[in-house]
Amino acid sequence: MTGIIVLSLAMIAKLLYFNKLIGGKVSSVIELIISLFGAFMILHFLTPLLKKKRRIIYLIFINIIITFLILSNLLFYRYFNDIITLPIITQISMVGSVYSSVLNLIHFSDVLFIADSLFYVPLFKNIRKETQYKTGIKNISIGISVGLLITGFLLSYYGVYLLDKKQPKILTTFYDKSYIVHHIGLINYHAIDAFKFIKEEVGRNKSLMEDEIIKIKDWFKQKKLSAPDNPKYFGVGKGKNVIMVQVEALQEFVIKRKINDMEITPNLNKLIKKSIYFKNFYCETGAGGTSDAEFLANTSLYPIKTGAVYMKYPGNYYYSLAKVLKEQGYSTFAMHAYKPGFWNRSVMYPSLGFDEYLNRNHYVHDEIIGMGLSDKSFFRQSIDYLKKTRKPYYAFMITLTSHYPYDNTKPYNNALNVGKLKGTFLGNYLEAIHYADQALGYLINRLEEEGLLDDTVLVIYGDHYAISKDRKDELADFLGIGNMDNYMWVKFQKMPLIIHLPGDEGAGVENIACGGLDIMPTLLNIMGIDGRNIPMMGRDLLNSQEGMAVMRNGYFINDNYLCLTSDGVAYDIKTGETYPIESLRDKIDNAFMELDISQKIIENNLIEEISSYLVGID
Ligand code: GP9
Ligand code: MN
Repeated sequence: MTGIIVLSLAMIAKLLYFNKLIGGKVSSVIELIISLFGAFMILHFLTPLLKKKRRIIYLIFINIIITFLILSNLLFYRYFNDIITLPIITQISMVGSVYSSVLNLIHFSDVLFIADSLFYVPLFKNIRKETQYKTGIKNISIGISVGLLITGFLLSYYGVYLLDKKQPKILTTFYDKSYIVHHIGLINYHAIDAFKFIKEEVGRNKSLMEDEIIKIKDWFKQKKLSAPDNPKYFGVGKGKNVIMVQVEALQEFVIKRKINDMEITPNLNKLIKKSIYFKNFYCETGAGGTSDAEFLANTSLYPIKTGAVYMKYPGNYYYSLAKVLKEQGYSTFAMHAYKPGFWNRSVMYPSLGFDEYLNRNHYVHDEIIGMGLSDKSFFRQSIDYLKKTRKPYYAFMITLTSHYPYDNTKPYNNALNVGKLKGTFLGNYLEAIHYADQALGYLINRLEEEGLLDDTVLVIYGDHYAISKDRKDELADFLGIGNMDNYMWVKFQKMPLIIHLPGDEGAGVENIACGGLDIMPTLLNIMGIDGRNIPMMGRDLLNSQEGMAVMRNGYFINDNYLCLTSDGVAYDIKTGETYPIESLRDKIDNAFMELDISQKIIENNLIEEISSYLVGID
């Protein structure tokens, strides 16, 4: 009996501690306690049927499984600020590639999660002394086992019922997975995730109901019919080269900011003065990280709700930016000096219409910083290559040097004086992004010196946030914000979006709320391409009355409000005062509808069908 109590208490303590580490309130959540007990009763249903020796072995096995689930979720949460789902396990092969990042995610206090293994040896010794009587399974044991199973299911179901009452849709959309874990615990969360995954896999073969396809087509029809006839900036970049640079972990708070009287990003600050600068460009990526950012910018579709679209749907037809430009005679290149298979890029890029994918096998590795070739060398070699190619071209460049955990700062030679932040996580990040800015300065100067800048539409944006949520207090101190609550945290989930047009046309700051989804429609208009028959979820930012960014967890931000949907609270984006969320119900429903439409298009590979439908709409 001792073994059962010791191991069960250890498991419950670990799960509650894990919930605390991922931002959950542990004590006040009644459904969490109910759900945990329900889960344990289910897990223990075998115990009465096992002899003592096997009973302890079974419990130790369960304990090891739970500890593995906790630790893998904890590392994943620290990096992605999200919880693992079964489809994400398909991405586990990449963990080796970002190994140094994973190691940096481990905190010394994590050893607490394996401390209970100290009990395993005495427990084994204890049962060795036990004399094993040859006894069959008594009816009482079967009764207890069945009782545990039924009570466990009822308690777990009740916990899920309370959660569903609090947050309708959250269990079907899974839009805020950490919220689910906060309320029903990690075990029941994974049980539901496994059930959904199996159900989705089984249900996936069933094509989408015809009436749902009609609704989706009608949504795009309304969008086409409401598009302006003579949009501003139409064709200002027609026939020009397009260079789109996705910068690793370039978060907006560094723009135009100084430390010890030094600009963190002087080159971008200079470029912004002669470009169109979108300062409210929000992070819409999901578990696909960088690849989600690429997908958003190149297809104007949302990331999928669990896992990464690059891993799960690389074989789909996408009417992507590269494909549209290819129809206009462009040669198209994806350039990223890293492992070709990372994020399944070597499979996905052809589906995105890239003629060539220049990966690490195409570059001379003459300067290594962090995960691979330095951005400066990457840009130098990339421009050398582009100068020899057929024009016009679309080059999509993805940088690497400023990749988490930013700790390889020696090569930066203290170019940025971070003062007392030297050697801290945030200090390392500022040095890394200062280097990335230097590399971008090299790219911009090279384009100018070689007369290419006025022959190019240059787009630069950050792929996602840089400072993970477990470091939010460091960020708050640096920014001088007293309390980095969820409102402030989401407000800072922004990256810069800069579009430089030939002749500095249109230079100025745009405040419209937007995200990666909007890059493609905005660019097509600039390139003089009519995108009305292309199923894009985003909006042309230079011809839209209002903006909106929708995050994968259902949060959304428009020009007036910031809505933390699953938290049940909204704020006035300017004053920070709370705003009655029920008055945003139509916008919340619209945000979920957009996520759902995009999800269904990807799950059912509908782009070609919708595009053909739109062609027939006048
Ligand atoms: C390496 C890099 C990975 O390919 O793009 O970026 P991440 O998704 O880890 O930010
Ligand atoms: Mn990234």
